[in-house]
Amino acid sequence: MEQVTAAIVKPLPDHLFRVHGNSAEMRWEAMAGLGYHTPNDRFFVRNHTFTPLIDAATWRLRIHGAGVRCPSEFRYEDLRAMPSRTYDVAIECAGNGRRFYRTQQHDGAPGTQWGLGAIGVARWRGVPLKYLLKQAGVLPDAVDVLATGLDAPFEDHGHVRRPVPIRKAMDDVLVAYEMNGVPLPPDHGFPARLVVPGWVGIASIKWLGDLEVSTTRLYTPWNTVFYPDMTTLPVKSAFELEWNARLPIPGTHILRGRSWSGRGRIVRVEVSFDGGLTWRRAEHHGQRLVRAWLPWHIEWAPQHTGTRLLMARATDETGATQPLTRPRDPYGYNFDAVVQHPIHVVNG
Ligand SMILES: Nc1nc2c(c(=O)[nH]1)N[C@H]1C(S)=C(S)[C@@H](COP(=O)(O)O)O[C@H]1N2
Ligand SMILES: [Mo]
Repeated sequence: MEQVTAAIVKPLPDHLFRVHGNSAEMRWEAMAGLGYHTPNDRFFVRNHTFTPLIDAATWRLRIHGAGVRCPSEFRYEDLRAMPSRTYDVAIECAGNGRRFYRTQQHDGAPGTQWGLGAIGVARWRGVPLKYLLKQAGVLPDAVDVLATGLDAPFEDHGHVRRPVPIRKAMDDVLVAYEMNGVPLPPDHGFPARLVVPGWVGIASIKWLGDLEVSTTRLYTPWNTVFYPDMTTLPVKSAFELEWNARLPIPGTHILRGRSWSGRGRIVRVEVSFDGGLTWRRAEHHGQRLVRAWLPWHIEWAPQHTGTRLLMARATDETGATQPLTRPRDPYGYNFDAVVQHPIHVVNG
């Protein structure tokens, strides 16, 4: 394994990304008018340290621990030759939207000050984790599957690692080696990563090297100190618009956006142009996939120039909807309140 000096390998042009230390957030205007999936060149990157460059020819995925009968090692070619599945699934950082605790609620939390761009939806292809666990002879008393990344240790906490409960591991978790039809790019976990649908991004361990199947519950800093006991993600919405976008009048604008939830399909999206006094239903277009997002649009013909705060709020099939404020969170996770998106209506 050879290490690089830049934390992120792919180019991070200013019109696509906002850089936060070793991580980079997608600018939502970079999704404007695009199809269902987030292209790899603009998918957000969340690195605890930096992207490692791993040689697939010597790479091995080890499965071991008290919860398996036959500890196994798989090569990259082994994975690629196995039965594969393809999922259209979002990966979102639990801290997505953290900045709005400070800017909207004046009660900020430390950590990366993400806007809403720490999410992307890709077409992931790989081997179901269930299949690999069965190959390794998973035992009925298996409890957790601890995934460890091959990136450099984080501060004094060791390698980035987090257990997935066996129930989820045997359900819909993927060991992915492809992202949107190409091998995983280095920044997104080459040669293989977990994709844990609907769950906090930290569950989807990149640069997978090791899977330990235990017969007791496992604890790491990433399910105790950071992201304690967190699994599914709440409902959120974003406009495919730059912050402080300028909209000329006279004219009718089609405003587009996307809404998502880790818990189920989005069933309703409403938009307010008057600070939340009145709400109008947005139209849906494209697919309505569970554990991904729902694209929507709404027409608006503003009558007056000036600064306005656009608001979008979604509801998922469990009935969960976006509140106007979110109770304080010491870590700044799960900001699901309606975001106030400033725009300027100008004479065109
Ligand atoms: N090995 C490893 N896996 C990791 C991380 C990391 O730093 N190292 N970051 C996690 C976090 S916090 C998130 S939100 C997702 C981000 O995935 P992406 O960078 O492909 O967008 O990866 C997760 N998997
Ligand atoms: Mo994250």
